[in-house]
Amino acid sequence: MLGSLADGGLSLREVHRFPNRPVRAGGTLHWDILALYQGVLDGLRAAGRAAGGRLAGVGIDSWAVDYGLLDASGALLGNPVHYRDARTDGAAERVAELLPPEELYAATGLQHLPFNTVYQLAAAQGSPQLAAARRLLLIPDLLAYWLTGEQGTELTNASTTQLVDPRTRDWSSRVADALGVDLGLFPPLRRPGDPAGRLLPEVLAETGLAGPVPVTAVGSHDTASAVAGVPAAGGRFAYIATGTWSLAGVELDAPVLGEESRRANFTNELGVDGTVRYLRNIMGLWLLQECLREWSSDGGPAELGPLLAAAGRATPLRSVVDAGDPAFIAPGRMPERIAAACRRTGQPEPRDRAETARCVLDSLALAHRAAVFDAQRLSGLAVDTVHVVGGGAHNELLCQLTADACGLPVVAGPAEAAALGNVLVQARAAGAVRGGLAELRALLRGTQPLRHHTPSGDGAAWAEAAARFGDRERS
Ligand code: LRH
Repeated sequence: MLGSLADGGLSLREVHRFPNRPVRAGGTLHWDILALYQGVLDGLRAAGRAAGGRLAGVGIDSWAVDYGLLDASGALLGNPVHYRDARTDGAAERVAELLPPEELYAATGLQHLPFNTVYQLAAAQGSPQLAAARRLLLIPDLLAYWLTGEQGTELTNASTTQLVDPRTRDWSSRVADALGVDLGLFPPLRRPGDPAGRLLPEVLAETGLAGPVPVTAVGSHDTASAVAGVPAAGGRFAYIATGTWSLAGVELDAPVLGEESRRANFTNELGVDGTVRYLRNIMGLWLLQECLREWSSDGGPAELGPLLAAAGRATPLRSVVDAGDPAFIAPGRMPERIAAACRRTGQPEPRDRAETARCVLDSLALAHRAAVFDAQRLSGLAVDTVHVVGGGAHNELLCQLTADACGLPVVAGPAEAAALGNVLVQARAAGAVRGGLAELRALLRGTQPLRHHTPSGDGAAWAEAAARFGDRERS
């Protein structure tokens, strides 16, 4: 994505897109990290061409929790393992024996997700690869290392490892010691806006860019950049960053670490400018992506547009599933698993693709509702608007259902909030824009097209649906 700032304007242009295809090999699901790095190089070349050969800066954000291990020479020890791989099965139980979940939450404020980095490290414990490792680099930090030759650990993404104390915004040696994690594996912390090196001569040569090109640490966790890219006015808003995941919550100054928050499965990830992203991870459009993948493998391509139109005509709230259920994390056979969840909870199975898609969208809206209500209750912050950003902002049906379910106005867009949040933090570090998040967000409101959804429909129907799979009504 090429961002440009000129004369108070801000624009973003997609100059290159590449697929991210996980590879199962030797029984393990991996990221094809070299293909991704090649995609980054191709993207830089395309961005340079579009910008006349000169870039003022580069910033990298990606999904959270995953990492690559380096040996003493800086060489990568194997392909990073995908967080959806089954290696973490049973790891949480082993970690709980070393540190009770209540204590782990009180120290880190992180929602229990079976794939958090601490569980991946617990699963890797005793492996020759971990024994040989001298460095651990989170995915954006690994790409930045290859681009610059410099190593660092960006803080917003570090906060998803479950090894950071959100009060001190630093590593928790207590947690690391209890779990036998060597914090020496992590290079020093960087904060969004910190310098992260310059593109290496070999990278300049390969991409045709003119140096020097500084690399800036941004909110390298994509969700941190997406929340920075929420075009909110004032502080009374909830956000839902929708894509493969839906990350729904509020922005706070300080973490909420109580037992009630732990039981509600809320996370305190760190944000740009000292903020806390108090949110819940919801399965997101992954549920639909996986259905489409299944359908296109048995009978030609399944097209999203006509499917969503048919889903819009299907009976509302006929069946819903718990879109927060970790049982949906693993890939494969998604339509069947959704039907099974409907059966288990005494609801009719979807009869066709449109009904399956409707079930997914109603279920996501319902999970958005629960997260928006719970975030307010647990943080004490009352909100008057819900911002939907990320790829799901294009999905008008999902945005309208979310407005209906929450009983709140939804502002949809920008879909590329993560890229915009990334670019704005770089631009500020370079002195091209000034101010805090409020000023950056005002720039977004003034430049990005947004869509407004007014809540309609029947709040009681959503409350009834929430009760179907044992989700107690919490507002
Ligand atoms: C979204 C995301 C999310 C994480 C998940 C692993 O892309 O970063 O915030 O929980 O991926």
